[in-house]
Amino acid sequence: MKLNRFWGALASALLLGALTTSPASAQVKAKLGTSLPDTHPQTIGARKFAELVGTRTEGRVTVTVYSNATLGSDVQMTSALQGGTLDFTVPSTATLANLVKDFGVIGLPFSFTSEKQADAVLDGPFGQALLAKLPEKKLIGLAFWENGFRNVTNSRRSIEKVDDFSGIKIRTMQNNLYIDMFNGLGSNAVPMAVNELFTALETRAVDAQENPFTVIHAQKFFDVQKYLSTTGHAYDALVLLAGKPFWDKLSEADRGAIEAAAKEATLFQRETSRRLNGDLKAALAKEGMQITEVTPEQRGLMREKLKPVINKYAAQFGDELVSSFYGAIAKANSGN
Ligand code: EAX
Repeated sequence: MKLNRFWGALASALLLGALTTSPASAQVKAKLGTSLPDTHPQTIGARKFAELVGTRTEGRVTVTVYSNATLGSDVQMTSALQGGTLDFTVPSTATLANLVKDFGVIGLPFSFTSEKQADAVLDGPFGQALLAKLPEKKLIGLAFWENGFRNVTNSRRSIEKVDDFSGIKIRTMQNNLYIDMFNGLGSNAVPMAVNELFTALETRAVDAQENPFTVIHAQKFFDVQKYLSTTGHAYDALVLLAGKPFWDKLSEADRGAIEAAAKEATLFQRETSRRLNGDLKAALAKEGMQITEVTPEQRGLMREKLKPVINKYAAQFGDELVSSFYGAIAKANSGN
């Protein structure tokens, strides 16, 4: 009898122990959605982040990645984060600008000249002030990742100079500045989600699109687009987002671990994006694309033609934001 009571007490002590320690080791299962295939640095970075969250939270938070828009487009996934039905996603600053318009400033054409410069602007006070605008929209901005410099492809003709844009029907991201940019160059812009784009190009609903080499390659646009021009008309950053409804449920320790994982994954993601953007131009030529190198002089003329669009959006963004944006670029150039 005595012995039974001893075992009983031990069992209750163990049970109590298990109950009191369980909140700290509670399992959080999170979902991360991306719009691009597994071979694109957006998803490669997402998988690295998921792995790092697992290690840094010692298994308390498990992130499962759903790639290739299986959970919807960037716009749909971002709104799912706000509603708490999805936990992480990585949209372009251009689509995020529909919620916080200041993010659109990154897309002002021909602003950035190198990736290193973009890092300095985005990781410095300018980029961090942008991320600080997200919580009021029920989003947490963890880091800027890279999509890269965007280039135009089409199925009609080689685009070398500004007049060649005339009459080309081009898909753009769902962003007003990009729409006006391509209308301003003389083409007809049709906004749509990236996951609808291959079919639109294949059926010739549109003639053209613009994206970094990594997207052109991952989405196999070379199967439906003959001409590629190195316009480099805008630099595109991605933003690693967490939903605030999800974030608010996490412990301090888990938030800190996730922030550290985001920081580490960012270095890896940018490095991967740069390596692939460097390698994939040759791969696209090998797939049969005809590549036209756009000269600095022609880029200058494109920028000239876009002055009214740049001025219109500078007015919309406001002097303060635009001068701090160009100021941050100038500072990055001087290396300070
Ligand atoms: O979100 O929509 C696009 O063209 C973007 O480059 C891409 O999907 C990243």
